Amino acid sequence: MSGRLILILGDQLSPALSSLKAGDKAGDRVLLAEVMAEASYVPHHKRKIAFVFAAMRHFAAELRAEGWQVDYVKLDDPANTGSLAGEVRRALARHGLSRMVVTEPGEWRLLEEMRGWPETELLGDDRFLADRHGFADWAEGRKGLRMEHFYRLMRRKTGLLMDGDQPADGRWNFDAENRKPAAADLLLPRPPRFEPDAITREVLGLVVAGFPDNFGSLDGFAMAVTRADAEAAFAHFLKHGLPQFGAYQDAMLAGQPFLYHAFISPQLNAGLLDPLALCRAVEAEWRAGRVPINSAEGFIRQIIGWREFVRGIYWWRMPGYDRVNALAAKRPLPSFYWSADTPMACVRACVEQTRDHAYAHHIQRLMVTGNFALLAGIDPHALHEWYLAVYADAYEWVELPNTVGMSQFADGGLLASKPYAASGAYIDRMSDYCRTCVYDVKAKAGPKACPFNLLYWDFISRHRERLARNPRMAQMVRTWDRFTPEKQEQLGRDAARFLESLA
Ligand code: FAD
Ligand code: DLZ
Ligand code: SF4
Repeated sequence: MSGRLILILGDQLSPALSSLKAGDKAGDRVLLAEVMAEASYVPHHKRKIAFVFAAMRHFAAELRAEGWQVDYVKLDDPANTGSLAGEVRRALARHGLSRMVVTEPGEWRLLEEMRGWPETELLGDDRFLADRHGFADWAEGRKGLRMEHFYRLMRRKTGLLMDGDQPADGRWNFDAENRKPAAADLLLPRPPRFEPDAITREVLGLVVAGFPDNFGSLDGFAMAVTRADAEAAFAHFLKHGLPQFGAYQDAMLAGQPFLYHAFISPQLNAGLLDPLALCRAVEAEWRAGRVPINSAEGFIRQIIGWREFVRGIYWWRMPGYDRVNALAAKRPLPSFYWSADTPMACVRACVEQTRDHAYAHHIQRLMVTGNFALLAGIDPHALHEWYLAVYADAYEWVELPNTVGMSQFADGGLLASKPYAASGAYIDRMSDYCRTCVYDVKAKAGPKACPFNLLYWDFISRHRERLARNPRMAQMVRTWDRFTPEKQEQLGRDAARFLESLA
């Protein structure tokens, strides 16, 4: 019996991938292909393309060293057809094969395409804790879909931070102890640098030449692009970041993009790291008394809770979830999401940092760029395409629910129980951005007023009916209702003036 072609995608770089586990080194051929279709379906950040290609090339070399027969098609190969389907066709013909096997991709558009490919066997992606069909069964028919319920199931399933059937240290969730603001003089760890080797340098050259107009900078590129380096980066985080991760998880500081965050999502989502292994290592740090429970639980919750939960929602609600727009938001994405050219110091810092590192941490994404878009009524689809393009960790299964569900409330509350809408006071409490801003975070009206303050009340008034029905927002609606008509009018006028200036 002739062998099969095993196609491996740019975010499937795991030796334990289901298609490799089902494969036969002697008879099967592995294919990895850099193709323009994947490199351009959104205008990806230069760093994201460089990271994916460099990681793919290193993974191909590792597979060869392990005895696999690997075909690797580079983007600038003159024979490259530009699409995965084209490269699969060429490889099948090259080797006289007729059958193909692939682990299910992380994006619905590609799964739909592959379902139409002849002689293609699709295998489940078992690199996640929750099977996507199992999640849909769990979610279907439930009245309120809350991450916390799902998270407790995952704790029980994995035994992570469990003492028998009870949560370790007596509580399931230490979220309330994850909210300390950071002081500018904190001693912060620096993420380790992995200087580009010859393979990565070639990729960097290719990206410079091939994607000159894409957003972002490649300067100082030093990302981990191999499993060994990703593991070293994580070991560094365990020692230097994790102890303070919990306390400062929500903090933001100008000029400090990483604080105590792990900065491992690009490697994790590409398959270089195993989520359960990371969580076991974090738990071991806590059990050894080296890190506090709010750090260990906070980290584990993000991985086995949020990461799995958003994936479950994505596959359960696709197709269609990419078009939800419960708040009927239509405003085009302001150009400063690309240029960083805005007087708002917080937004400027987050966009600049995104441009320089293809990274922003969760609260920057949620409470600065996301919150601004929510308050200003930016079209969620345009925003989704921005997040998908600009972060090195962005694949639709994880980015879309975070953007349209968590950050924009565009699914009407399926994922989040209330909109993550906040005035400037939240940003002021959690960061030092306001100190250098031309706007006054304490001013509620007038030309100097922080735009987040103006837009916050405009948002409450625009969505008054819906928010009044939400127990977690009703108090803010009552506050709005108590404002005098004159004050309401002035806030409305100031917000309208600001929104006009965006155009
Ligand atoms: P840490 O803060 O150190 O957290 C550790 C790990 O937990 C992360 O590496 C990540 O794998 C996981 N995690 C934390 N929060 C989430 C979450 N909400 N959803 C899923 N995983 C989570 N994350 C992505 O991986 N890809 C995306 O495209 C993405 N888009 C986002 C868009 C928006 C609007 C928002 C609000 C959040 C998004 N997130 C996304 C979640 C989160 O911002 C990133 O996972 C996190 O910033 C990655 O940085 P880190 O590795 O330093 O994470
Ligand atoms: C993100 C990305 C990029 C930029 N380029 C490629 C590529 O050339 N070849 C490939 O196989 N995968 C690439 N990827 C990752 C895919 O877009 C990803 O596998 C799908 O979006 C499914 O998650
Ligand atoms: Fe952002 Fe407002 Fe603070 Fe300026 S004053 S940094 S716009 S929150």
